[in-house]
Amino acid sequence: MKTILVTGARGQIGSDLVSALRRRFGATQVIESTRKAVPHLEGNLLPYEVLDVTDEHRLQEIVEHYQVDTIYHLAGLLSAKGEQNPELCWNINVNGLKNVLQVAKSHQLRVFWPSSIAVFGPHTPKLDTPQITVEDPSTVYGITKVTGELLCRYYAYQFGVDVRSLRLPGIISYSTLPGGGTTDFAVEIFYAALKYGTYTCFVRPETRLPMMYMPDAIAAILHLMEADSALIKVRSSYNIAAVSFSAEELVAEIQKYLPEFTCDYAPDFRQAIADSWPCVIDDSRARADWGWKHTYDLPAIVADMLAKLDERLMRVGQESMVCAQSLF
Ligand code: VAH
Repeated sequence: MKTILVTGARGQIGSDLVSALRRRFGATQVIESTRKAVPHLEGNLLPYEVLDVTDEHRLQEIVEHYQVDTIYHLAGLLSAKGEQNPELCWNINVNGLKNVLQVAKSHQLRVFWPSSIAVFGPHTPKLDTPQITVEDPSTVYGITKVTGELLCRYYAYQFGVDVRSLRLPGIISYSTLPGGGTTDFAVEIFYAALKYGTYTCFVRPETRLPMMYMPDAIAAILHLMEADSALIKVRSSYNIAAVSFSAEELVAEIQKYLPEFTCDYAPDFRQAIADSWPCVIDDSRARADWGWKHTYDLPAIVADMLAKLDERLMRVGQESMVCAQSLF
């Protein structure tokens, strides 16, 4: 029976991944971990640990206590937050990964680690970005991802560690707020459209980026992790793609459901980050090696996001009403 540790378990991907893994392998077989204590998690019945991934000894303790055989290592800083704290970004993203690889080496663990299209930079081909090409990231986040990919490949080739990775695009989801990335606009816009009918976007309307709906991202991660090891021929990180669209194309799709919705644009420091990334990724290698294929295109993403987020906001609204009433 699998025993899985998820680091960064309360992040945008971690939250959905924990739910998917618990549905697949059993709730008690998945240990959530977060860097800062989450009080209500400590009281619940499901396995949860506080873990700073820069503490290798603590990581090893948890792996041995639960007899973990797989780590989904999601803990890390994203691009925008990373630019605001480069030292912390390097420490968590690189030293945290190195600790996971070291423990995976000594305990024969299988590892998933998310890289990002942020490994690419201003000199990378913008369209149909190849699996092997120029990687000259302009953010410390991107530098940590290039470094991380090289570490993954080194541990796989030198020590036989079964580490697998995907260069994830911007991820769109409704179960948690995004956590400090450049693609956060593609999530925030849905909350703003439903709650306020208007949004101020921090990138220009024509900014086109590779994106993916969370169900596709979770399916890709699980598919990659369950594929026969012999099929995984890229041990740095696989290009993976679903759909690319511009901010204004996203607005137009939302307006099909919310005709009154308006969006204005106030580019900030994240515009330069977005401009350094590719527009369309060639993921033919992932499709050939282990059968990747996406499901959601832009219309399907917008339809599902608006429906599910509206339902969630209503539920949260009702719960806060009940909570407020109980105070009086
Ligand atoms: C970020 N959401 O914006 C992440 C991701 C490709 C973008 O790496 O930093």
